[in-house]
Amino acid sequence: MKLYYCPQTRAFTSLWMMEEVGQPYELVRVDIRAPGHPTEAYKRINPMGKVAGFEDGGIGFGETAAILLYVADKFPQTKLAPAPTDPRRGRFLQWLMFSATSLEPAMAEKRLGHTPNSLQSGWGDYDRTFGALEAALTSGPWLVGDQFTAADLYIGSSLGFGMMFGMIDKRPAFVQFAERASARPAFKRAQEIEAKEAAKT
Ligand SMILES: N[C@@H](CCC(=O)N[C@@H](CS)C(=O)NCC(=O)O)C(=O)O
Repeated sequence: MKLYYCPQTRAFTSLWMMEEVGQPYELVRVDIRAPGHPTEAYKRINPMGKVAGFEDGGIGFGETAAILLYVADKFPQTKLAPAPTDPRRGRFLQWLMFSATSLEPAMAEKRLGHTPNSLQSGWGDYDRTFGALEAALTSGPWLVGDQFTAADLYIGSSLGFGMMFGMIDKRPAFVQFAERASARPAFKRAQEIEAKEAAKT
């Protein structure tokens, strides 16, 4: 497995996932700030040219949610995803997709200062997205019960990133959830790798 990665980007979420899974992988640096990025070669891994990218068995793809789900399913012993036959699977998938489908556009809404028509836009609007997430986080400890999953990892990572850059309000439920998720040893290992990689730039 190869993880195409650049420090201080959204690729951190996939790096954290690889550290949760604990299986061998190669970290391949992609410098998104270099002239000429994205190269045609990299676009054969991720057609958007964005990080993270992933490759396994010679097949490349991108999108954080896809990487997390692929890896969680490949290593079911990690219990980072309920099995396809598990009734909790649907709710897990809903929250696994939520960062890409709702948190990202809601954060962009805040950054751009534009409030959309909540009925027409896929994520509703900022208040609707973050209201739904806040309500889901009150039952805890994790989004789908007692088991930490890839959905918690992605939501925890997005909350940490969004609050750090002022795109998500620091509501107590968000701060507590991000702290709980980032207390995991795999998060700390990913942070150490990230610090070493950032020092190389
Ligand atoms: N939806 C993508 C977003 C990834 C993304 O936006 N990556 C940024 C870094 S944070 C990137 O690669 N930017 C470089 C570029 O656009 O060429 C995912 O979650 O994987």
